[in-house]
Formats: sequence, C-alpha cells, structure tokens
Amino acid sequence: MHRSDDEQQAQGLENAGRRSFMSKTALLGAGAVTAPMTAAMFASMAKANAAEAANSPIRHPGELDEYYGFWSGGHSGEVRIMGLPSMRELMRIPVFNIDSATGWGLTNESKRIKGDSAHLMAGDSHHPHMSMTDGRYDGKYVFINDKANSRVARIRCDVMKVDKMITIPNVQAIHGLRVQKVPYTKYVICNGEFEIPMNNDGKSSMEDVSTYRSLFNVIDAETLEVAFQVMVDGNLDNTDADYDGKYFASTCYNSEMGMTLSDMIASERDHVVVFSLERCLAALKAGDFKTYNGNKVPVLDGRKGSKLTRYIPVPKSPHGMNTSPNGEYFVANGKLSPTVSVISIKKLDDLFNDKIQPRDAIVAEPELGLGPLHTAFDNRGHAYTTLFLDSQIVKWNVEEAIRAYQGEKVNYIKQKLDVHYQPGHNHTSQGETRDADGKWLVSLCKFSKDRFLPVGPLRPENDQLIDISGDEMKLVHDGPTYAEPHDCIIVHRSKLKPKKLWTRDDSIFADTVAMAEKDGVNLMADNKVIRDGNKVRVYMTSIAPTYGMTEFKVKLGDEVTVVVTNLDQVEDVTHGFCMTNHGVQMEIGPQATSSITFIADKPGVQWYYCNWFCHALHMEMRGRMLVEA
Ligand code: K7E
Ligand code: CUA
Repeated sequence: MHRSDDEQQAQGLENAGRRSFMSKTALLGAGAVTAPMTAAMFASMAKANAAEAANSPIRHPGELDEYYGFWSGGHSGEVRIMGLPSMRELMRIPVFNIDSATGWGLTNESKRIKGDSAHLMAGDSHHPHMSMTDGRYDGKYVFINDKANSRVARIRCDVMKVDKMITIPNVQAIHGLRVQKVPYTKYVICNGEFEIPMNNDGKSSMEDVSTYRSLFNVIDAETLEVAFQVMVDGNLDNTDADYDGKYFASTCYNSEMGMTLSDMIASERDHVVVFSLERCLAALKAGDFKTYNGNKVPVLDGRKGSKLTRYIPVPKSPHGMNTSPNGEYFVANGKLSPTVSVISIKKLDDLFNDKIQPRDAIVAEPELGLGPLHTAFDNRGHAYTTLFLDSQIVKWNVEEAIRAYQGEKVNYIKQKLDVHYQPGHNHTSQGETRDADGKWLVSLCKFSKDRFLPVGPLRPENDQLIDISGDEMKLVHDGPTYAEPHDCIIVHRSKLKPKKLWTRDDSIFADTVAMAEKDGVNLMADNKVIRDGNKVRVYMTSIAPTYGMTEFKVKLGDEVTVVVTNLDQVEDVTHGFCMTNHGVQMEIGPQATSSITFIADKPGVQWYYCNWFCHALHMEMRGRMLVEA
C-alpha cells in the first residue's frame, strides 16, 4: 500500500478532523445530546491511523520509531544512532574521533579503552555490525572498523558507548568488517586492505613487492583480541559470513598486487576468497602458523594452494560482499563489471573437497547496470543492488537470475529506481539477518548536489529512505548527513534494551573506582583532595545543581586528576565538568563516574563549571580551583 503526498496530506487533515471531533465529543460530556460513536466509527478510525503508521515515514511529535539505525560516520570517525522510519538522528557515539561534549578521547576512562591508540585523534569508520545469535541480532554489541588507523572498536549497546578498542597488528587499513552469525558471534571478521611487506621493518623496498601481503583477521568478540590472521594472495576489500558457522568470504580488487591504479585494474578477473573456519581453527591448533613483526599473533598461510581457502575468480575489481538472509548465497558486487556474482554456499563443501572447480560455485552472474557496489535483501527473494555510476537501485529476483544463468529466458530485473546521487552501501531492515522483513531500504548516497539548500563547496551526503514493502520501491525521504555514512544497519527496536541509568559496577569506570578505593575515598559520598607528590586527585560528587566540592587548591605545575561521580538518579540528568581555559571537558551520566587529568599550568583562580544543561540553576553549577604560584 502506497499513497502519494497528496493522499498523505489528505489523510493527515482527515485525522486532524477526527481529532477535533473527538475532543469536542469529550467536551460535551455525559448527558449532552450528541450522536454516539458506533463501533464501526471506532474501527474505521483505528484503521486509518494504522494505515498511516504502516506506510508513512512520518512520526508525529512524541511518536517513537520502530527501528534503530546504526550508521557509520566515515571519516568523522563516529557512529550515529538513527530512528527509522523517521530518519531522525537520535545520538552520536564518538569512537575514533575526539568529542568535547562527552570527553571521549579526553577522559581517563576513554583513554584506557583506546589503549595504545589513545594519542590518535582521528579515524575513518566504515562498517557497523551488531553481534548475533543464531543469525539474529542479539542487541549486545556493535563492532566498527577504523580504516585510517587499522583499528576495531566495540560499542556496548546497553549504554551505547565504546568499551573496547584494538589496533590490529601486521596490517594497514582495516576495511570490510562483519560478524560470525551462527551459532553466535564468537568471532568478528575484518579485512586488511592495503598490501604491506612482511615483515614491515624498513628493510623492504618499493620495487620488489614479492613480500607484500594482505591479511584476513579473525577477532575474538568478547576479549577483542586477534584470534588469528590468514595471509592471502591479492588484497582484501569487503567480507561477510554464512548462516552455518562454516565459511567467510571476502572480495579482492587487487589480485594483480599492483601498486598503482593502472596496475590494480589491469586484469579482467579478480577473485573472492572463501575461508573455512573449521580448517583455520585446526591449523591454529596444530601450530601450523608463523608470526611476524615481532608480535605473537598467529598468521596462517591461506595463499593459493592452501587447504584453508579457495579462490573463486570473478569479473574485475569486485567491491561489496553480502550474504542472502536465507543463507544460500554470497553475492560479490562487480564495481567495474556491470554484474554481480552469486556464489552458492551449498557448493562450498564440494569446492573445499576438490569435487568441483572454483567457477562451478557461481550459480548466477546477472547483469544489473553500471557500478554495482553493495546488495541488500528482503524476505521475498529479492535483492537490491546499488549502481554507483547509474545513480540507481536495481531490484532483482535471485532465483530468476539463477534460471537465466542456466539459459532460461527470464527477466530477473524487477525495477530500477533513481537515487540522488551515486549510492555506495544500501541496507534493508534487518536484511543481514534471518529476520529480514522487507519493509525499508536505505540508500547511502555519496553526493546530494541539488537536493538541499547549498551550504558552500562542501555538501552533505544524502541518506534516502525507500519503502520496499509493496511491489514497487518508493522513495519516501531525503536525509542530509555529514561525512560519511559508508554503511548502516537497521535493527528492530525489540532487539535493544538500553539502560536509563548507569550501574555502579560498570566496567567502563571500574579502574577509576579501584583508584578511589586505594585512596580510601567513597565515591558516593566523599569530596576529598588527595596529594601524592605533584599528583593531585580531586574527588567530588554532583547533584543538580551543585558539585559536592566548590573550591580546591593545587600548586602550579601539579598534575591534577578530577574525578566526578554523578549521584543523580533521575533519567536524563547528565552533568558535565569543564575547567575553563584548560581544554578539559567531560560528561558524567546519572550514577556514573568520570575522570580527566590535566596540568595546572596557569596560576590564579580558575573556574570550573557544568557544561551539560541539568537544572534551572545550571549556570550557577560551578566552582573555583586556586592554583598557587
Ligand atoms: Cu564505502 Cu563498505 Cu568502506 Cu563500499 S565501503 S561504498
Ligand atoms: Cu549540572 Cu549542568
């Protein structure tokens, strides 16, 4: 069921009419002479409202969305939480960037989580994907890669904050990232995109690239440590996992191992590498690996001829890799070829047992249009592929494409829809899980051009919402976004149960709690200054609209750590701590503890204040630090 804008407007007016009719009825009250509401009238009102809710992206003020969207923020380095179908931005989660509102990257807690990359201020996030159990989102974690600094981070979905981060050794540029879907997300998989010498110790050359390699990375989802890496031939781009817990597949666009653009696109074919998890784990157990660059991470050899991998030739320079939610196919998207390659997952056992040739695993190679980058799926056998060069989404039928590949005359293309403009990733509601529901499709367009008011040479991108619940795709919303949502997921709200308050035993500030215990400080009650040489720890509480400590003294040159514990138990009452002129800012959520360290390098009175609006007397929530010369 789809309605035009005019119909929607008419529906809206009709609803408004009904609302005022309702309130008049209520006003008239008992005993007034008025036509009684019949059951039929109630039923038709309910139906009208339900129809609007089912088909419209419009959420009226106060109405909640049906889905959470997790959007990568690209080279802004963050992750964003969207509400769908309204496409309202609900929250930003700083990950690889520095954020002055929350103090991410500035606080001691966030620096501990960032670990060896605590000094890095930048990042490039691409692929946010949620942990799963039995091929369904389990609402626990969202994992995201940083291409710029070869990192992977984990967001804890109960608090929507990053709780772990790792820099992956032996690789440069972590790109494609997905999770093991079945039986549960024990492993997160991700690709090292750029080829580097092994070892990369300065003894290699620019001319001889024979030692250059890319590695496939398998990370333990709980510890966020690398379980093992697999050395491959060629480079690696995007990846996905099957629904049997057996295979992972990655695209390679540089099988040539070219170091320049023209060399990278020289051959007509590149490949998809398929990894057998079982065989990799067996090799790991047998000690059949090497280590590189002086670290202990086991690197298995999955180059051509290895029993751990199979290489399936596909048309040149494939990009996206997407598993169909029925668990049948890996789809590799052509990019420089107008085709996508459909790999039958059922045939992979035979491929690994050498009963068939690699190309025999391909069951369709439909021609879709120019620049296919990524494919999404509904629950009715359709695939939706972005066509970067054509600025379109093409909807096609997977089984019909397979019949066409076998020679049958069948038109597998169902519709092409213009999008605006140059789409990269797309994603359907729950489409990377068994719960694909075929309701919504998001197209992440890299250019917006004329779709919005001009804002200078730098333009927003355009995240478009498409209703796919009917026979035809319908574009229903344009959403300007800041750089650069590479990828997103759309998760039904029933999968998530975010907390309203922090709990005192939270692991994110556990080390700070331990430090206070050592100092004999009760964070929930004490306001104390502890001096330890030239290190000073200032412990204070906060309850709107005051800090437990409104003045303290330190000496010029002291290293000061301010620890604030927010005693408020009221939902949504977050405090901040900002030391003016020191670059010190942080958020303290209700029942949380946060800490930040700085050098008291300015003599005199320095005011600190609360920078999260918390109370009518929020402006007065401040105090003084005296720095004695
Ligand atoms: Cu932009 Cu998934 Cu990094 Cu394609 S990737 S577009
Ligand atoms: Cu506390 Cu503003």
